[in-house]
Amino acid sequence: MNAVETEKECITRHHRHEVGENQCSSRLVKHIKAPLNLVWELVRRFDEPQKYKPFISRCVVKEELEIGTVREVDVKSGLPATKSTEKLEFIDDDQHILCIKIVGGDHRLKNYSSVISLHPETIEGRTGTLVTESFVVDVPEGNTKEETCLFVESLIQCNLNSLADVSERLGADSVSERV
Ligand code: A8S
Repeated sequence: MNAVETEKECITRHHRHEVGENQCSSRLVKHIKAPLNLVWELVRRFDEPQKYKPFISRCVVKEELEIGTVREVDVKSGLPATKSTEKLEFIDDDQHILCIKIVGGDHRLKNYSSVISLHPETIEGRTGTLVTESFVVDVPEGNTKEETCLFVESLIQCNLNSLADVSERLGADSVSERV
């Protein structure tokens, strides 16, 4: 399969959201020059999103990690929120998929649901990872669909850029494989 087919297949399999009347949904992709296992080690840590998400200062998980577990996240200053409560909806260590739902907090993202999935790919002859992240969220009163989408997309873009930086830095420290 070529890269475009891989991406398409991945999207139809994992990134279909039901989008209500007053909701918006979108999807972003990022090509990371680091092996999938290394990227997945960062993504799968539901209890430590601050390892790569640049806007999160602290995360507390009081229960054992399993589907349904909730995390309390503190957001760095300068953003239109200070905290968020998020639930682990689904995790698959074989298919490399993680789904979360935002269930509380002092922000404006109501009924936010996201899916992040990883897929191996070859970038410039080396082992790389295709990351796809999609979301659906309510459009807050007083905002348009476009504004809401743009706001969330820019946050996710920052998260994915940072995920790439952290993974590629970690990858550079280990011996990288030739495909
Ligand atoms: C994520 C995705 C998002 C997080 C958003 C969109 C958030 O943490 C920030 C600002 C907000 O206004 C909402 O996967 C919220 O982290 C950075 C606090 C939820």
